[in-house]
Amino acid sequence: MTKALDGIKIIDMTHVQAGPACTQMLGFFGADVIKVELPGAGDVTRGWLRDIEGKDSLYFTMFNGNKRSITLNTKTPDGKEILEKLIKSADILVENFAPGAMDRMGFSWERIHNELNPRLIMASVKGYAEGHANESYKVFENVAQCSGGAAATTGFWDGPPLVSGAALGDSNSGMHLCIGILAALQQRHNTGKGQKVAVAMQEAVLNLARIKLRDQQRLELTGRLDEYPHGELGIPLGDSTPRGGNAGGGGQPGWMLKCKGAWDGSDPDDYVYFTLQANAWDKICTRINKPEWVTDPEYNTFEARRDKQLKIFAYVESLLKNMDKHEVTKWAAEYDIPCGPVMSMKELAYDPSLRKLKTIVEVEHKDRGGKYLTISSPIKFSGMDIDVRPAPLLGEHTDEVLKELGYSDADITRIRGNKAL
Ligand code: CAO
Repeated sequence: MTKALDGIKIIDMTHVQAGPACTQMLGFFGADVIKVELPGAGDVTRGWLRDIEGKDSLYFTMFNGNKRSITLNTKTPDGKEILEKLIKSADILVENFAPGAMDRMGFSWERIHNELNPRLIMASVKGYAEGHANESYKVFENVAQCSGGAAATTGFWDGPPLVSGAALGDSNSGMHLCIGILAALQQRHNTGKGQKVAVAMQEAVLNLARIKLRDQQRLELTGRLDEYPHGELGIPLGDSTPRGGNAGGGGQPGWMLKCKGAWDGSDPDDYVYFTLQANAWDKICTRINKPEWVTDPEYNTFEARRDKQLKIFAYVESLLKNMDKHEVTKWAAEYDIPCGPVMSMKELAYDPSLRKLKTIVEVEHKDRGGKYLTISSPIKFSGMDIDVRPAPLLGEHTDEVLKELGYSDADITRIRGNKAL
């Protein structure tokens, strides 16, 4: 079966997570992704939090599947010549170095576009956008969660800002970049020209915090945020979107409710998220044995429930002492109530459905001595199968790629002697 990006060649000058997540996804879609790494070192994550002494870490292997790896010192004359040849032969270059690093290397967008390959799409992730007051700053994941508004709006009102366990700064920026690259590829069909695609981590986070910017405006316009528990608890809202604990973010109130294991202390993840969807109110009342609330004007509208949501959730929670989260989910689903279990990482790792769907996959690695778990594409296609291939060893494909560029064995030996590989 063919792949969407068959024949598309990508120079992958990415490291850590934001860039690698993007190029791995493009690799899942069939692109030939050639990861360019510093000789002797490679992507710094190869050595981060190793689980096996001396072997590539899970950080590296889980973000660099479906790629080839070459070592190349792009600051040496040979390295520069090889990178030029790669650029002339490629469709896309992706990088997430610190601001200005590509320019300092001698490969500015202007030079690439005007001198080397006008069809090439150059895609970058930076912490802040070009033109932003902080454009020159380096940024890691949690810094972006702070700069993009996620941290200030996550956590409880009486605690500090919190970062998420999901990589809103890194992988999310990589996914935004992936969308931009695919749009630029399509535009190139029409114009024949490449373009620069840029994603700022701050903006990728902000894009996911859109609802919180909505709340900022509602707060300024009305002074109220009815789905937050502040009113019920008598806590002042302040002048900026507050941390809402587990309050529902969209338009439907919701809360995290303890199930059996959390009640008796046997399972810290035995919780469900339970939603008071307005148009499911009648069914909710039936399910929770409060049929009188269907018609009670103290309860039967969103406005009436506004000052007693936490009390309603506490009541529902009291019904869940003898059911685990999966039983509660089924119990709620029988009445079409949006409710779901808090899945632990252990459960997700072994989840039969995710294994069957090939979302969680085991990949054989030639140097780690066995298989590792990774996540395949969460996007499924009717006309393309996604095969996850293991991450490459450092420089595993250097000779192969150089030969494709026309270098002979003798050339490669000479260039290796010059410490460019
Ligand atoms: N050959 C020669 N030099 C190479 C090379 C190669 N193959 N690969 C990297 N280098 C050089 C770079 O050119 C750069 O050199 P200069 O500083 O002299 O220009 C240097 O290695 C290190 O690059 P860096 O500054 O990007 O790396 P860092 O570890 O200091 O910073 C990070 C890491 C992530 C903070 C920074 O790259 C950054 O802010 N990137 C943009 C935002 C981003 O993507 N952050 C998220 C990463 S995932 O959490």
